[in-house]
Amino acid sequence: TAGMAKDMPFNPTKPNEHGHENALSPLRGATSPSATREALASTPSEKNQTAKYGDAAQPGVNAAGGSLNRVRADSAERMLTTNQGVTISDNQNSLKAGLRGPALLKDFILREKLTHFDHERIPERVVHARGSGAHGYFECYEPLTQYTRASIFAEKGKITPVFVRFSTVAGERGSKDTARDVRGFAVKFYTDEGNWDLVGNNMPVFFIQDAMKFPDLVHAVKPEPHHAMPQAASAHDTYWDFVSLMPESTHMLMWQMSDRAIPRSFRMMQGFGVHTFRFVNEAGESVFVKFHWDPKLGTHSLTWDEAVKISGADPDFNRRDLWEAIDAGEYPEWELGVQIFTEEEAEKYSFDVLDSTKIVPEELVPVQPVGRMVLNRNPDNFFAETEQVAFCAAHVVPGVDFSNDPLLAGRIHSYIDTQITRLGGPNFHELPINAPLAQVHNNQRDGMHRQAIHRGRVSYEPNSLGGGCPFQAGTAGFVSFPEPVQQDEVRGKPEKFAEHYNQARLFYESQTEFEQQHIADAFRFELSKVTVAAVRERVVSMLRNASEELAGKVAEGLGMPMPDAMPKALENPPAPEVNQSPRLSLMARPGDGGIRTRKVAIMIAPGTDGATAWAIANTLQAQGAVVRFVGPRIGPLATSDGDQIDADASLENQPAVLFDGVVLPDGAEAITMLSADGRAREFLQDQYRHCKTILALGGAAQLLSRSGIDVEAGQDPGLIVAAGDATEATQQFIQALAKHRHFERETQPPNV
Ligand code: HDE
Repeated sequence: TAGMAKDMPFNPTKPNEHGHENALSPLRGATSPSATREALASTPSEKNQTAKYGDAAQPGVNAAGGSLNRVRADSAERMLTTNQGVTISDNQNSLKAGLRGPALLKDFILREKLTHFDHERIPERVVHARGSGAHGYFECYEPLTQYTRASIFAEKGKITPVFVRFSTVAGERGSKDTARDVRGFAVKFYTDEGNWDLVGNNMPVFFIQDAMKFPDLVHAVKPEPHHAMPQAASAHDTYWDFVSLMPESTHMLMWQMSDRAIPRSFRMMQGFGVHTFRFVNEAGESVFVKFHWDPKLGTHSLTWDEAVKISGADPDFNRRDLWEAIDAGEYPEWELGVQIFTEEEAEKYSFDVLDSTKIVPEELVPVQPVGRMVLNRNPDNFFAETEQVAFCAAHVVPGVDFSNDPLLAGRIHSYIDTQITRLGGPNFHELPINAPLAQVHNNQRDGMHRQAIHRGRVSYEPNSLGGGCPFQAGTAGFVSFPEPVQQDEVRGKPEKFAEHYNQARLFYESQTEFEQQHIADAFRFELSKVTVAAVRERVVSMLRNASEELAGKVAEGLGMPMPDAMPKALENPPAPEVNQSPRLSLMARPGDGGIRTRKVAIMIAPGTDGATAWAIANTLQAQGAVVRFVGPRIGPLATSDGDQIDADASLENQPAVLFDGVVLPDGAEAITMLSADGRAREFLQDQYRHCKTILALGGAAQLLSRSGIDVEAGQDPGLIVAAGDATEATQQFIQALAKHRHFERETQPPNV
């Protein structure tokens, strides 16, 4: 397929296929003469994608730019038809016996339309129902052939197309993006040796050690079965009841209660393969490997109060952010890193590498960068791509194999199984978004919705009638790593799995002070929603084993006495190798120091100093920030110099929580008006409380004071109040904005 050029029609005899030259000219009776194919088909991301890498992709066509073209449908200048291709003359009226008469059963056009509509929905994913996807590519830095024969790591500069889906876990398909939750980070590599799915999360550990407990975990966190509440939230009795009876979840709870559970953007979070996997090289030698994705923009999060308010202001916050960035050509990028270690090394660790509630600290095994991933094309159709994509932990390629992690074992079974219900049969691998670029040849046949038309009479192997084809690949194919097995069959766990607290402590101790405070706040909030006191107590008793300080803060926040520490499963737990790991803090990855794609509000009203407002907008935009003029209403507003500015957002339709920073230009009349507007004051209070960057020019300082913000306080690098020159103040603003947040400002409770 390497030669299947972008613009070559898949089937020249079907002129309505994407890319066919006839598609440019209307057949007859075109209903939309002004719409050109160019205008409709080319989003900015599509154009950029072609220029950036579409031509370089080799071998195999990029799934984003090439192979999916054969199914991309485009109706520009086309007549409306039924599913049988029969043109429809009237799409407004059903067929009736007389104008006021009954509708007729023979109206096959109405019946086809309604019948299809009646079946438009498919079941949502049982977990990770809400997600957003994008196309892109992976580029290998250097050959990794010493460790793995996986073809994507074979050569420097090798490009492999990917499709990625980010998700929340607990909420239903239509739930909010900013729930406190784990985020899925699932990558499908369309390698030239078949599809490899690295189905990971934005946290490197998991709640449970054995697949046997997964349905219980999910039942506990999902809305409670009697009244189906709460939606997309873990702050309820059944969740905390379950996890407090499962001390192995303590480490994951630290991650889940940290700011990582409320990412500012999918583009600003890490991803992890979680389990220990194997790399296997050409000689059949194997090492253990853990996978890490590191975002180029650094790791940044929301504050909880902000996340709650965003869920009302824009429930699609993370989805929109991803879409808009790609559409603007600001392609998100991650570096793939691997931790490689041998089985012998792993045996010496104080923890078991087959236990998914444990990390391998970077101090023990450093993360080596091996490539980068860029997402540079939005899907054309959410359902066809993001909804129908089917990830599967069992999809590995030659060179990548499993470890004996018992959680992974369950996943290897579970994913294909769930797709059979969700996508209606065993042929979901033929859906365009799931189809590998590598050719598929086997003797599996039939089933619901079969697309391939298998030729010949042979569908078995061995055969002689088909010349023995398709034939076994031998050692050129996937060979399972021959892991020796010599034990009795048992239901049980190795002893190291019983140590539950060392790494929970490590995580907490490795956070900055304000991150630790946020963890305590999150436990307090979640447990304050738990109605059964015994459950709250059990959680705190568990936390005592990880951190007395944290347990104390949480108990105090809940107004309860400190309970006894929970009895430990191991009397003498192994001593950890590492007690501090600064890389576990979000602050370890500040990003590239720029302000690209950060959203800034310039608050305006009639009488704003328009020249300064424009100058600042231009400076910020030149550095890649996204600027909005936010006014009391949208539309043109007169400025102090007799000109006007179009407000493109209003205090009502884009409140503070949707911005990373705010600029308040001078202008006496405007400031008087905004000072009297409760929405403007609330806007500033939220910006301040959420530790964002604020620039106030001239008289605008009064607006801050009227909002209860102490402008005299000094010592706050995120609060820039400038009397004179706006140019220098703008530069200060840019530097402060690049820092993302100014948590130094936080007080308990918030003072604004
Ligand atoms: Fe999943 N998980 N999972 N999971 N998971 C699903 O597959 C499952 C686990 C993860 O964007 C389901 O297609 C079991 C760990 C992601 O489409 C289902 C166990 C990690 C996604 C399933 C786990 C994940 C899923 C639901 C424990 C991080 C979304 C629908 C044994 C490494 C992928 C579906 C997407 C989705 C089962 C645990 C990540 C039911 C049985 C650990 C990112 O098959």
